[in-house]
Amino acid sequence: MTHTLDDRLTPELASRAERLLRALGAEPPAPGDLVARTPITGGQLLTLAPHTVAEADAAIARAADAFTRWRTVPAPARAAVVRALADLLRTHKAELGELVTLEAGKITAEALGEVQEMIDICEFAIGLSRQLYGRTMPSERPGHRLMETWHPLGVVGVISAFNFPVAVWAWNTAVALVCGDTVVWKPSATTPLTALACHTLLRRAAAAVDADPEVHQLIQGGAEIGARLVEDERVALVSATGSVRMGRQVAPRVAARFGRCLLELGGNNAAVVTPSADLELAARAIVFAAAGTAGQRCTTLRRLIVHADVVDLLIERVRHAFEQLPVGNPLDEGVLVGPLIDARAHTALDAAIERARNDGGELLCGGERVPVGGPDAYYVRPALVRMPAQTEIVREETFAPLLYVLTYRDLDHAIDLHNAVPQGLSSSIFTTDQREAERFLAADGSDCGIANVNIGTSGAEIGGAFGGEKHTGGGRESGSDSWKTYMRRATNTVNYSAELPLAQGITFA
Ligand code: UN1
Repeated sequence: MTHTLDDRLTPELASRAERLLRALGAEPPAPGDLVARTPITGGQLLTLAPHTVAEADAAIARAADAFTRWRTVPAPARAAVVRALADLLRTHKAELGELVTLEAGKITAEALGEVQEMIDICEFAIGLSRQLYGRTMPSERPGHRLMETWHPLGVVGVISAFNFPVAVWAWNTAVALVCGDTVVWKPSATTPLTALACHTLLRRAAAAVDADPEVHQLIQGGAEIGARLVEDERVALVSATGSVRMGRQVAPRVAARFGRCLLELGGNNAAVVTPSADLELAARAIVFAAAGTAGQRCTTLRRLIVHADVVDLLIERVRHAFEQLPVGNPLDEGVLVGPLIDARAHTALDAAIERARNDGGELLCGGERVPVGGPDAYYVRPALVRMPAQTEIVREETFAPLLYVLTYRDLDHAIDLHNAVPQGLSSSIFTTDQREAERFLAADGSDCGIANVNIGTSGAEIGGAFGGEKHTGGGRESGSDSWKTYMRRATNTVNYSAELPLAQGITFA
């Protein structure tokens, strides 16, 4: 279906959002001061009342109370809620995906991919519920057993961003629930409707298996609501996704009360392209990683570090692809680049391009606004900027489709450039030379939490641990052993002998 893409579409989108909420089982909310907009036109979908600070405190109290019971439910039984959630997500995949498109502006394929990521993490968490393994170590003392056990941690506060409004919630919630934690979720104030939908689905899942619905709480509003999770001693873990600026506010305050943090902050992800690279494959991967989600993933490719021998060839391919990319209504089939989230994102893009040019950068293509959606919608053609050096602006994350190109001659230099940014989330090398690939993955190679070969920087699978180093915050969530952050470890030594030998050979008698 193709729509005339202008702001007259807003009322139709608003009634669609309302219909989708109902289909997902959520009553459209009573009007209030929190405005849900669609970046498709910049217009208003619905409004709802934000939670008050007192309501947020009460939600934390309910989650803390539910935890006292949830922690003793056997983990495989806790997984029943997650299984029921996965069932609902399968049934409602198209509807939830469409709501993501309406509220976050993702193209349909990516919105469905995001819901698929939720289903995948649910399946991972269900299996995990039987694999919360502790180790048994050899004790140095006869007749003793030394082991570790993993216990539920407490209330997990989830603070999530607009760009993955549902998947990042699911990464945290599916794992936390199986680990025996309860969850209080503060979604981005930009995406309250998808949050309401997910909360409703989770509550429906709990009801379907007779589990306590209070294991999940939703609190909506601005930073003052999120601050409750940060300050409250009852919140054992704060899992926060967002900007480095937000992380700087969250981390010290949680640390000051000895709470635990899991931070997923900014990225400034790069790909190194070597002379041996399959340029056709590299170009395809680069275009998805840089322009997909309109450059609004934390894993978006923002820097290309290309060997001088192939830089012109590669630029030609990427430029050609950028110029052909269909930019427009993300609901329309064939569109690959939807809108930026809001005016601020557009201003940041413009400002970055200007600073790059002042630094001697050459705008090779894109950056201009595409005039669709009406005056309050911000569609842009992905920008490619060739830089003489990695100047200050290149070292910053601009959350928009803006790809800088830098040139290198020697792989050591490429890796130095690669690592010379404050962020450390995701990275790639394109090469068919095994030595180069291994060098990139080695201890003195990429310093990121994610390092890929012949794959772009974005689109990670849920099975691996997701997160990054340096200003990205150091957290790991989703797969592998990330679950350990959601639990507390106890070391147990059991004496089953009739003697009392002391460790380290000490005698005390
Ligand atoms: C994010 O942008 O916050 O690897 C998460 C990816 C997705 C997750 C991105 N699986 O691009």
